[in-house]
Amino acid sequence: MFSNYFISRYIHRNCQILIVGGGSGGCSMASKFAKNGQNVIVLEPNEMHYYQPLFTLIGGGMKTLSQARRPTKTVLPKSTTWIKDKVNAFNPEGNSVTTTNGDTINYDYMLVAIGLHLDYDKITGLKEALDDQYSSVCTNYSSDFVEKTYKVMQNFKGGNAIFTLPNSPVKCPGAPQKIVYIFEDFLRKKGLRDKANIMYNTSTPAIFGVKKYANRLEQLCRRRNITVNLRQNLININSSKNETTFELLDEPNKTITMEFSMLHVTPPMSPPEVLKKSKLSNSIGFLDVDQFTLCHKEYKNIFGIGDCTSCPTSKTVAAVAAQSNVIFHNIINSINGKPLLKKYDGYTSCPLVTGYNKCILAEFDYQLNPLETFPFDQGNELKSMFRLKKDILPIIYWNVMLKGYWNGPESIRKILHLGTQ
Ligand code: FAD
Ligand code: UQ1
Repeated sequence: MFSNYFISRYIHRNCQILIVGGGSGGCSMASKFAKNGQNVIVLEPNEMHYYQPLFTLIGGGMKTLSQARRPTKTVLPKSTTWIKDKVNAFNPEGNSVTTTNGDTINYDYMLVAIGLHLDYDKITGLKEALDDQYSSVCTNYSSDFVEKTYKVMQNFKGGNAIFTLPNSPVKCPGAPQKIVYIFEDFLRKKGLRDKANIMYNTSTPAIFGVKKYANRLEQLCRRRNITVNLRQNLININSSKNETTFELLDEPNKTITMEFSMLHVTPPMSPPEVLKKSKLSNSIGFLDVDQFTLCHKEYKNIFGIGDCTSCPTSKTVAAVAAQSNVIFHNIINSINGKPLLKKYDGYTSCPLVTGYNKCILAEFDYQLNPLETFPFDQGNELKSMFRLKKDILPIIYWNVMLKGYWNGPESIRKILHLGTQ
């Protein structure tokens, strides 16, 4: 009787498809499977769903946080079961997971979509500086802090304005520099541009991974007097002294300390701990999937989507959209005992906002070859691409992608290029 009480406290559930994580990837996939009549459980701890691509525009004062969020229950399809909890352990041999509440969920297929974790603690003094509302340290990378960026921008009177990109994989690797260009444009409009020394300090060996866009961005930085310091990695912030220290990645044991009047930090990121410690991850903690089929390399009833996967592409919603179609067809084929025929080509896209009405729309594949949707040169700064980013993509996201109907712009590209790309 006594032991029965303890046993029955924990719930056991079964489903055909378990989706772990209800962010961009999890929600889109839940909708695709729900429309197709699959029995789906979504495990997601957060009450609110965020459209993170808007964070850059919130940081620049062009959108509000309330425009970037909706209650999770309103973005998940009605026929799926939402469990408001986190996965605590994966048990791939037993086809089950346990949650932090101690419940067990058994599945036939599992899709892992738990995104990336922000590792604030890898930079000494970062979290304290962000929490301090009077400091001039900010980040667009979290819903907790993104509204602070515009306040810091408005309070800027002059001096060093430093923007960073860490020595780890990050989501939307273009976002750390979009805010540099927005800030530079902001100062120009305010008549303060000559008071600022703007620096982009990045751990990467080049300003961008794709040659075509890197060339355009280098020209832009030269033209707008933005200093780009390559292979510099932020390690320490002394917020009371407004000082920050970088390690020089190509000169072992060498550091450089700089004063700042504004510091925009992109925190280091890594997959959530629960994935890193599981049997599902590769040597650096990402879900170990085949980069083309998106099926786990060892467990054939497990698939992955988005930021938490080992796919060697830039981690974006645009990539998630392209992956979603591949995963849907491959899981359905697998259920029907057929081979996994759909292959993901690494498509990703980065709308490099370069000011208050301009954007370079980078699109490329695994080979880092441009794969542009429109029949004009997207390497130019264009107003039309800014409108797309600011006004059209949010509509597509909430009304088409989260409803399971957006597979990225591939079909539009094929029509506009008359099937040649
Ligand atoms: P997420 O959407 O982050 O969702 C992960 C979900 O997993 C979360 O809801 C989380 O609560 C949940 N979770 C975590 N741990 C657990 C657990 N243990 N159990 C259960 N659930 C868990 N992309 C673009 O395409 N274009 C852009 O312009 C762009 N700009 C960006 C700008 C910024 C500042 C940022 C931060 C991101 C930007 N992105 C952009 C990237 C984009 O937001 C992500 O790539 C995308 O959201 C990835 O989707 P996901 O489903 O993999 O992860
Ligand atoms: C995209 O499909 C997408 O997902 C909805 C994004 O995330 C917000 C993007 O930023 C971009 C650029 C695309 C690509 C879409 C087109 C029309 C080029």
